Amino acid sequence: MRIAEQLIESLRTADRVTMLTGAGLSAESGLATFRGKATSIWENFNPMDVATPHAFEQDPELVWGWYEWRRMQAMRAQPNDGHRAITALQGKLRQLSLVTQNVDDLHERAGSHFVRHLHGTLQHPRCAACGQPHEFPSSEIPNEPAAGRRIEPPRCTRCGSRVRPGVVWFGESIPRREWEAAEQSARLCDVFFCVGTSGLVEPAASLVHFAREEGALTVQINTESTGLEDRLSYDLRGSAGIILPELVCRL
Ligand code: BJW
Ligand code: ZN
Repeated sequence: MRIAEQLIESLRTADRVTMLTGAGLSAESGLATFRGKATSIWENFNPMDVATPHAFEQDPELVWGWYEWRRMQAMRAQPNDGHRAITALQGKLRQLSLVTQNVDDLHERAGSHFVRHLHGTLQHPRCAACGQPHEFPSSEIPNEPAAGRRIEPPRCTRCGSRVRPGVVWFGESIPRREWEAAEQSARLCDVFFCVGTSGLVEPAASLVHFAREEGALTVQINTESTGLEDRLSYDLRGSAGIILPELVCRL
């Protein structure tokens, strides 16, 4: 993949760069994407059965078991060259604001800081009634994942209600502080990157348009077309685990 020298020059002189990441970035760590492949999550599970508040009300054991399966997979996964390159970019660029839709913690484990998690995280569940955070044991060893296992959710130590996964389901709002910070970093940046995201899920998908409206350069890193191409300054077609390290080398 040939990265234009003009883009490298824009990155060298940029005061603020913002990067939105999605499931494609963690795909090279072995975590499934949501759409587009036979192995993708929504090809194998109906989101209405597992990823809505209604699903949790109807069948909390199914939903908790499913997220425990996902959490174990994420704990067993390791950050890849793409995650590590983003950490290196945070050191090289004047300012890189990192916004992710991913619910894993691979950015943090690769050493990135101030990661905005728009869709929450698997590691931080909370009480479904009072919002009290629930802590998983820090000594926990990830089990061999078992997809269909039903597990009774833990109970809140404050009010006794069920604990729910700390992710953002369909129909739920993005945490206000995360969204405000993400929107501001999109509107104020000089260069906006979309990395490994299909750009289908709102409101995250709007961030690139906010950036473009305010005059930022827009760059996509994706193995496939997303339909966004005619509104991009640069379309870098290929895997994030190869293109991001190349960017780091060129800077
Ligand atoms: C690679 C690669 C490699 C692979 N290198 N690339 C406006 C219009 C239409 C709909 C709506 C709207 N506003 C709200 C909605 C409804 C809904 C929505 O957007 N639906 C659309 C699907 C139509 N949005 C919501 O409900 C949101 N809430 C909201 O808006 O609240 C306001 C509200 C309140 C009340 C009523 C109504 C509205 C919340 C959305 C929450 C999404 N949650 C999920 C699940 C999280 C928990 C979990 O993990 O289980 O988040 S859905 C799922 O999609 C997950 C992801 O974060 C998200 C985005 O997916 P992502 O990351 O883009 O992955 P993929 O798989 O789609 O794409 C991967 C890409 O990588 C592909 O392009 C590959 O080519 C590429 N790739 N390998 C580079 N190696
Ligand atoms: Zn509670």
